[in-house]
Amino acid sequence: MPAVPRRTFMTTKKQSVADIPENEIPGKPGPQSPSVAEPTEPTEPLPPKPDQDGPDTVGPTGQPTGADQARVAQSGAYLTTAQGTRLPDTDHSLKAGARGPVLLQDHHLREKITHFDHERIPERVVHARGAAAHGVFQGYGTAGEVSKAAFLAKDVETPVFVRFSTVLGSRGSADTVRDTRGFATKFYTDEGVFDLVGNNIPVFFIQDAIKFPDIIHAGKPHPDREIPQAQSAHDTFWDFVSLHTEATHHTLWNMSDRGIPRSYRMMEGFGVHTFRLVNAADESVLVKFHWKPKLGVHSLVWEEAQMIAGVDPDFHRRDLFDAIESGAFPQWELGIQVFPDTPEQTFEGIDLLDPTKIVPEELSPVQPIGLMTLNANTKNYFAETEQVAFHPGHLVPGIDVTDDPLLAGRLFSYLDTQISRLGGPNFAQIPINRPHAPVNDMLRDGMHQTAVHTGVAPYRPNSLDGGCPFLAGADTGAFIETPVQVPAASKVREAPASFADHFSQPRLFWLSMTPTEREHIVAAYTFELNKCYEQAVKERTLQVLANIDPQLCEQVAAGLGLPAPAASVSLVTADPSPALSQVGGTWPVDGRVIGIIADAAADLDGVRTARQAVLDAGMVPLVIAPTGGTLDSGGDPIGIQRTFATARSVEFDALVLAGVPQAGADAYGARDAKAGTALPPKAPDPRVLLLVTEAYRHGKAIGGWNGAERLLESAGITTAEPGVAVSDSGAAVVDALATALGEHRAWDRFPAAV
Ligand code: HDE
Repeated sequence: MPAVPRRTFMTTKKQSVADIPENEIPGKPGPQSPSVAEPTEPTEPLPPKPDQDGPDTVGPTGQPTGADQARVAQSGAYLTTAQGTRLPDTDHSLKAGARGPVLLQDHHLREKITHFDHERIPERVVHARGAAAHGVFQGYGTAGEVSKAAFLAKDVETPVFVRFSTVLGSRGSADTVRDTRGFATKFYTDEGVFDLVGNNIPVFFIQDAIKFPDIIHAGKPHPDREIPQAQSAHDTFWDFVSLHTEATHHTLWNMSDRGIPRSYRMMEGFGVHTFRLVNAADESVLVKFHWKPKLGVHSLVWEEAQMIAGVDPDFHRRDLFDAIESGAFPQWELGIQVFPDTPEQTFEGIDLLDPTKIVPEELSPVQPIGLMTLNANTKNYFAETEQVAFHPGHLVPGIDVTDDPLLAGRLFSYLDTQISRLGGPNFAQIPINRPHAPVNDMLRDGMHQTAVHTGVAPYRPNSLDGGCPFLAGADTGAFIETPVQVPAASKVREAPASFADHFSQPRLFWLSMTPTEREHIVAAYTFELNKCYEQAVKERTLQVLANIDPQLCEQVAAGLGLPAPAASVSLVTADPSPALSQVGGTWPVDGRVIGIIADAAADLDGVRTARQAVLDAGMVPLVIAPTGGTLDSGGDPIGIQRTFATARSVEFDALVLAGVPQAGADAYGARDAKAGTALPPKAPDPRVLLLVTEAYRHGKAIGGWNGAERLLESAGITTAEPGVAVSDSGAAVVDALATALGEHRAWDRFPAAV
């Protein structure tokens, strides 16, 4: 039997989605092959068929990926039963005559339907919606002084699998909702699996794991009618967080731009808890883990996020997949803040065991220890993204936990949840979860056992299996718990006194924001609280805000039409931490999406040059025209990826006008909605006006040539404004826009009505 050839979506490296007609972009419906007839016989070579083996072990540039080679789920060309018996038909049930009753003896029908009935597994109780990718982690070797973990060494490259997620929504919910994002990384190290199960926000709602069901019950949809989906904008959430004020810091981050990231590729990640690192001399330090994205930390604006939830609910998932597929591999630097491991476990007065607190980077800089590159997409969502099982208790020698009471509960929860979610205790045998280190445990049997264990003595001590498996020691790579002193104490249900400070760090965060970021925070609280019905909930939340800052409280109160209360605690004025702000600095523009708007009357040579300039800058050009197909008056035809009817401004980071498309330029041309008549010739197409107006409102870079200023003026935009570039060639415009995009948005354009 000839081997089934692998099917690849892209044949050239660094090919961008912009090179592919819209109906052939991965995930888009449409013909994938010129032949419309279904092949019926295996021929030499076989027709391309989506393979379902594991992901590539070697990426497009020849680099190794985190994939496990031994994963082949399908072989042979013929359809078979699950037992490997070839089948002649899978379209008709076995019947007594063509019009007769279906026969119970139809084993293929029963196998097919029964398997289908059981295709779904319980979605994760939190973080149900996610997207994931494979990659590699390269240690810099700089952490060797503080940790003996071998994967942090300089000459070691470790495969990784990363799953990003939202927290509250169901598996099918939208990506761009206001929420915390999960950032969970599985390192397949030679010493066992290490999972860093973090978030994009460095603090948490609660200080003790026993409160986790409470915060999640409050955030999930109301139990009576199960709404709203994937939202915190409802009474039960605000009821809980206004009463449980240790949630204030995390809630403030959620209401900031951090709650609506532009892309998974542009998010920071945080381990949240303080961990303990141990070096070869058994000396320990306390650390906080940080992932710093090479593309910078960037967000959507709220109106954009809401629109995308309808226009492209898979926005973040698509963005990650497309970027990796086109060779724009996202990268993060792993860094640590290092603190002495003292009995107090505090740093500059900050309690390191309190997961509602950060240590400002200005007090303890983040020291880079390695680089992660995501370089291969998943091949099967269920097998990999859905079945991956993270657990903060998956540790390797050199990395240990602390007594953070939130972490302690997590160390119980994740193992427990996998057992119900993945159907038993053998989930570590699922390919995506398999350690790359040798496994020799004494765990046996159980649901979904796929290993064929040998030997007779899965117990210790034994003599019948020659004493195997043997115990390792410190010199043979054993994980040995750090012998930390436990203070003599009575059993109590209490928190340390320092955990009672719920407002000083929210205030620090607020004071570290720029005016635009503060305005976004005010708008977010105002939006969410206006969605609540209970007056008491709104009033109580205003009291919480008063304890952060009077200006924040007054502005939100004004939006709610309520009086602003005075603070009930004394406000601490901390030094702002500039590292907390997302505004300022310039960043690479890799993978940014540029919409080039043109019609047949546009400067098409200029479009070709502009398109190439976008590609040369590592960005993605998408041509937007009146209808699908190509623009081809003279020269090479220009592929069209979006039409005026399908494009929405929120899909693009910047817009370029190659002229002024006029109303009525296509068969479905814009019409005067009231009169039903075509708009007068020469009027700019209103759909293009809408694209430009929205992009402008969202602070996006806009530019054009070939008379584009006329359309901008019709949209009320003058060419002198920040982030607006009008020039005499497409390439010059792209150049100016790329510079503007380096700052992410035209910040000077805010405050705006979003
Ligand atoms: Fe989780 N969390 N969590 N969490 N968490 C889960 O495990 C839990 C917490 C985080 O992509 C669950 O496999 C408790 C903090 C991520 O598969 C569950 C507590 C942080 C993911 C669970 C917390 C996280 C989860 C649900 C309070 C950031 C997604 C499915 C003590 C540091 C991982 C699963 C993935 C998933 C429990 C708090 C991050 C139920 C009890 C703090 C990124 O076990």
